Amino acid sequence: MWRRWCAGRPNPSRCALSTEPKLTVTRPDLPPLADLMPALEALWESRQLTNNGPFHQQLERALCEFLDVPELALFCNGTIALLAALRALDLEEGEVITTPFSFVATTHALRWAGLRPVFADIDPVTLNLDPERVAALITPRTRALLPVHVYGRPCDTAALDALAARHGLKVLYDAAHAFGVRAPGLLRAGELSVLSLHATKVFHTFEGGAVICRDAAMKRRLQQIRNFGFVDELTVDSVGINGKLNELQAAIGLLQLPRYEANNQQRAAVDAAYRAGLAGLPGLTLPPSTDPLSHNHSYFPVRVQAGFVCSRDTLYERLKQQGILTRRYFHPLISRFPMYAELPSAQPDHLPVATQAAQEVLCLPLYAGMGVADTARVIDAIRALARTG
Ligand code: T4K
Repeated sequence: MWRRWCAGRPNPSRCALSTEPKLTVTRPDLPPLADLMPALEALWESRQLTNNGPFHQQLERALCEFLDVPELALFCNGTIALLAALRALDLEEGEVITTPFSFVATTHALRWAGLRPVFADIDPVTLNLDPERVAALITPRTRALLPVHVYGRPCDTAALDALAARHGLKVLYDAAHAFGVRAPGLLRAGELSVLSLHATKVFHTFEGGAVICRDAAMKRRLQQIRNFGFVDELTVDSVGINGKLNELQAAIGLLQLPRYEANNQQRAAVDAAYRAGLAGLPGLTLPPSTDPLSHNHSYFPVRVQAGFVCSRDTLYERLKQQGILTRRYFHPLISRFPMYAELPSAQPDHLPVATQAAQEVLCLPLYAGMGVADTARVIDAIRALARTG
C-alpha cells in the first residue's frame, strides 16, 4: 500500500528548470533499513513505545559517553529542550541577553518562558555573541545569558562564563549545532547546554533534542519537567510538559551514533574541497578554518561581500535556478521578526555586525554522502557566475 501511495507522488528531488537532481543544503544520513528491523521487532514484542523505555535509557548513556559529558536528558526536540532548560534553571521572569544571529527557536523559547530577550551584537569572525557587547547590556534586570554556538563554532565560553559569574547570572548554551564538536569542555560550559537532534543535524533522531547538565539532581529535575512535572505516580511538583522522545526515535539514534565519525570525515572532505575550489574569488569570503577537532562540519557558510560580481540574494537565486538549494541562515535576523522588532535592542544600529552578516551569509550544500561530483557542481556553478555575473 505504501509503495502504491508513494508511486503517485511527484519526485521532489528533481529541479524544475534543470535535468540535474536538486542539491539541498543538507540531507539526513540514515542507517540501512534492515538494521532497524531488530529494533522494530523488539518494540512490537515489548510494547514499550515511549516514557523512558530501554532504548531511550541506552541512548542517554551512549550519548553521555560519546560526548564526554556527565549527564544528559533526551527531549522530543531542541525547542522543547530549551524551554525545559529555562524552567529547570528557575528562569521565569526578567531579561536574558542573547544573539539575534540564530534560528528563531532560540528567542522564541525565551518568550514562551515569559522572559524578555535583549539582543547583543556578535563577533565579526565567529558570528557568536561578543562578550564585550554582552557586558555592556547587563543591568539589575538581567537574569541569564543565552549564547549560541552558531554553525557549531564554539563561543568564547571562558569570557561568557566569567562574565556571568561576576554578575551572578546563569548561562544556558544553545548548542543545537554543536553535536560532536570536540573543543575542550565546550558542552560542559555554563549551567546547561541544549542540543537539537533534528533531521537536518549531523546526528539526528528524526526529531529530537537533549539537555546536557552537570549532575544527577539536575537530570532528575529535567526528567520531571519532561514528564508533566511528575515526581512519582501521585505527585506533580512543577508545571512540566510532555517533552519525551519515543522509543522508535531512540532506536534510530542508537543506529546513527556509530555512523557519526565516518559521516564527519565525509563532511570534512566536502569542506576541504570547497576551500580549495572556491579560494581566491574576489568578494567571496570562506568560513574561518578551525582545528578539525573543534569542528563538526555541519555548515559551510560563505560570505558574499563587496567585490563579488553579484549580491548574496542574486547568487542564491542563480544557484536555485540550477537546482542548487543553498540557505541564507540566519537571514532575516531574529530581531527583524515582528514580535521582536520593536525592542530597543532589536534596532539595526545596535546590531551592525549581525545586520551585515545576515545580508552576506549563504550556506552551501554540505552533508555526509555528498559526492565529489556534487561538490564540483556547486564549485563550478559559483566560479562560472563569478566569471560572467
Ligand atoms: N536553536 C538553534 C540554533 C537551531 O538552529 C534550531 C533548529 C533550534 C534551536 C531548534 O531545534 P529543533 O526544535 O528544530 O530541534 C531547519 C530545522 O528545522 C531546524 O531544526 C534548524 N534549527 C534550522 C537551522 O534548520 P528549516 O526550515 O531550514 O528546514 P527545512 O525543512 O527547510 O530543511 C532544510 C533542508 O534539509 C531541506 O531543503 C531538505 C533537507 N531535509 C530536511 C528535512 C526536515 C531533508 O532532506 N529531510 C528532512 O527530513 O529549519
